[in-house]
Amino acid sequence: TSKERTFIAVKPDGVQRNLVGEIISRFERRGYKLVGLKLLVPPVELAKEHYADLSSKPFFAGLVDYMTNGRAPVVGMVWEGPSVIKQGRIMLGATDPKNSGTGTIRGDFCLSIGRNIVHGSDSAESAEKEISLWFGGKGEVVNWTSNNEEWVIS
Ligand code: DAT
Ligand code: MG
Repeated sequence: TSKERTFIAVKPDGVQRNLVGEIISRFERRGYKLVGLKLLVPPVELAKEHYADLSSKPFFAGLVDYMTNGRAPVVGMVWEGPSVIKQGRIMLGATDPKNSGTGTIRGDFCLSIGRNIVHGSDSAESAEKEISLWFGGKGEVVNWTSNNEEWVIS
């Protein structure tokens, strides 16, 4: 549906490398609607819950430290629009940038799986979980009508 939502985050390396505007711009230009936005150093417990399905992996501790150590913050976003979960993943590119196509965010801006600059929900279930985890407070996700909508969605 056109009200589908996904959680997209610019990771600390993406913030440090000044790619926040570039990443927001790609979703804006595509026609998706920004309905949630925040800058934060995530608490360790939030990062652990966010990546809970990877908790047994050897890289888990390093992944949580990279996300939470405060050398740069994370920009968390909620984007809304048709097929935004699947299309967001396509716009990001493959998890490992050496397999990410040119034209994708990871394929254009990074080289290493451990510094792949951006996160996107991989399914309806993870989008729902991640949006409530990162934007659980009242009013943190904003319902609004874009005046462009009839020129973007039909
Ligand atoms: P994605 O971020 O594309 O959803 P994922 O959920 O499998 O990928 O993994 C989450 C993040 O964990 C990924 O963006 C980077 C890190 N990661 C995954 N596999 C890794 C590996 N083999 N070595 C180091 N970091 C890894
Ligand atoms: Mg994932």
